[in-house]
Amino acid sequence: MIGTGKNINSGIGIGAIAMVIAMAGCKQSGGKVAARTDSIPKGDTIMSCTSNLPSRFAAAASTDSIVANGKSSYAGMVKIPGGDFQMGAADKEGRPDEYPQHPVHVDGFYMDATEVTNAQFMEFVKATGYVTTAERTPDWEELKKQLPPGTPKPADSLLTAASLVFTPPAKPIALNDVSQWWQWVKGANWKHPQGPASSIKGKENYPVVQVSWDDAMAYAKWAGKRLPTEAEWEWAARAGLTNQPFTWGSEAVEKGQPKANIWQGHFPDRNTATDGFARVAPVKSFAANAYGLYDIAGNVWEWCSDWYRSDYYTQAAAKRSVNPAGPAASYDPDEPTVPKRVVRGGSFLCHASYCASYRVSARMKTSPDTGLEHTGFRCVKK
Ligand SMILES: [Ca+2]
Repeated sequence: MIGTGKNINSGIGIGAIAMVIAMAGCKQSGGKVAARTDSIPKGDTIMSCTSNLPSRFAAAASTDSIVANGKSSYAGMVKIPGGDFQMGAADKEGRPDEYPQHPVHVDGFYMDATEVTNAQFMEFVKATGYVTTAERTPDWEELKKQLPPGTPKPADSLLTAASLVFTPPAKPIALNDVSQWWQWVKGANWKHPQGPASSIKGKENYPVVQVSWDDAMAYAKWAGKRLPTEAEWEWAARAGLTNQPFTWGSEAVEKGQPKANIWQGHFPDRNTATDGFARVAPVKSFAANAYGLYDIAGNVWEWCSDWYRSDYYTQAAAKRSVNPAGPAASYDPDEPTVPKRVVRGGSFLCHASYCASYRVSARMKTSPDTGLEHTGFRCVKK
């Protein structure tokens, strides 16, 4: 799936493949500047140029050749009971797309207790030979068929296998230019989350990152599982609590024992890492929620199966939804031409004074071909 977005429409150019240029498109098209959600101030002025953390212009991966491994089990999964709840923000801390709250029923299911780890993803790749989105070099001859006629070819340096790496600035900066802390790094992928010099050696129990939605879907198919719906994800994160803002309840995130791997200090230049981690943490580094789910808040964002629509809750509010699977198509007013899938839970970059996306109702969206250093997934099955 490619996304051309406003970057093309506004004449910024196909260089959208490079994040920096993509984000220039964001600023020019909207007049509102925003970063990845992790760094967006709360309130109704929030918009997301998540979109503008990039369309890769990479062809979508096909899962056609992926065959279920035939040994799917419930090992490492926890039982999530079925039930009814109010989906969406119960307080005034949500962003506009978290309202209105609306009644949802979800049948019971099993969910991975942790984010999918490097060891698990390695087993999948060894069994299938799967090549992730970030590892594939975009083929211009194929790509241009999907772009508006006359779209100029981007520089060869941009048509390369790459992914997005968090690169903090050395000093405080204005939070209006995400290119100051996200870098398009050639050779960054799940085996090298921060680029070729980095490695996952010794990090087998860390969550796999730099995986696109397509990659997550391929893994899930092989594992005999699937991605959670957004409703399943939120129901599981709420863990039987009613209208609480966090998976652990109501206590402020900075109080008491560290509750999740998030950002402490001053974003994005100084992470005091008082939770013990400046970047991704091994799974199970923090207490599980009441359903036995680890890192459902923070550490890495988690792909859901749903398309993202900013107004989906308004549509859904008319009646009780039973096992909703999301809208039929994506719509992100910040970048209408780019399809987006839902991601949930926030990451190690989430900061209490900004988007606080470790809240159970917080929603975010990312184009399905995008890999990021702070995005992974977990699976469910019946
Ligand atoms: Ca997580």
